[in-house]
Amino acid sequence: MCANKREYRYRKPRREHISLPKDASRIAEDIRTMRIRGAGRIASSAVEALRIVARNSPAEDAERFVSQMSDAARFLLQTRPTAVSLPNGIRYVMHRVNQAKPKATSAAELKLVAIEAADDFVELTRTAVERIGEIGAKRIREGDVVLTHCNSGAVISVMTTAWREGKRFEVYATETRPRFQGHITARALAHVGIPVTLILDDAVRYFMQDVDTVLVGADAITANGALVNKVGTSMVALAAHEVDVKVFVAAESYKFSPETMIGELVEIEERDPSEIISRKKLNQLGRVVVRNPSFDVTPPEFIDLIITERGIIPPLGAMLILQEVFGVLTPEELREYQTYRIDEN
Ligand code: RUB
Repeated sequence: MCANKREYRYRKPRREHISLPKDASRIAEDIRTMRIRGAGRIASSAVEALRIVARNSPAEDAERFVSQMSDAARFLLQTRPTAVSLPNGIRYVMHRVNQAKPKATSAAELKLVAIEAADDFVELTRTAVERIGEIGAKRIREGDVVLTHCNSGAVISVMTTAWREGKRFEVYATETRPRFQGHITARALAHVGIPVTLILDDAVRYFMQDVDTVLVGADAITANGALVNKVGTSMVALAAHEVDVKVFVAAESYKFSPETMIGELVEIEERDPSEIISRKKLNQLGRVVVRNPSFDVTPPEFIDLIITERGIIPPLGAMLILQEVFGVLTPEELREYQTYRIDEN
């Protein structure tokens, strides 16, 4: 949720240039260019990059090691701004490194802490998606028609788990312009045998009367239970609300934004207009501005349930998850958290 209009305007993301091991910098580039995408994969891949940095660090003392890791963390955070799982994943590793630092006698000791924390986070992402599949599958009924938007690993996990349990249902998948992530969803579902119909984003309201449940993923959940997800999600939820269709969100606990507990907003990424229209065609149109926000905000009133690996909550229970996972942030923790955020001004 971003109140500042200026932030909605497309600007080329500022990039700090630091030298990273080749594999880590390839991951960063793949996230930036969306070869790696989806909030869950973005987070686990960024943490994987941090693990590569730790493994390859030539630092001989603890101070130097932490400074190299912090530089890499800041660099990775610049890759995509909206997925809160990214700073949460980075923080998961850096918090443990910073906690171990005062007692560490060598860089090697801290290296082990960083690698272990990264291993734990990557494993957490795997088990969380699996558990969401098991919990969410219970909410899919025999004969249901489920509509989804974009491509979410957590949503695919729910659907494939329900299908493997023997439930028979069908799915409408929106194509999801401009990047067509709906094709990835359709392919994944068809692959396991789930009947899937690909529809235009604009046809959501037309089909909504046939739908029993909407199920979408999340890039971020705010403290008041609002959902930040692929642009168009809020229109899907609005169309569902109109005809009383339930809206479920599948979101791992590391998609919840601790910063929103203290009033910060989730930045909405605005991507290059060329994803929507080529420069040549745009020039032919004359003086036209093109806007390409990648995400939007669905208010909690339009959401029935959030399925997390810790259980199912109503949107207003978001604060419970935040407090369980992050506690109440002390000023020191908050400073540490914000150390890895890029100053946009
Ligand atoms: C992807 C998107 C997905 C969420 C959840 O956007 O909005 O719904 O990230 O996905 P993009 P997951 O394609 O721009 O990254 O459940 O896999 O984390």
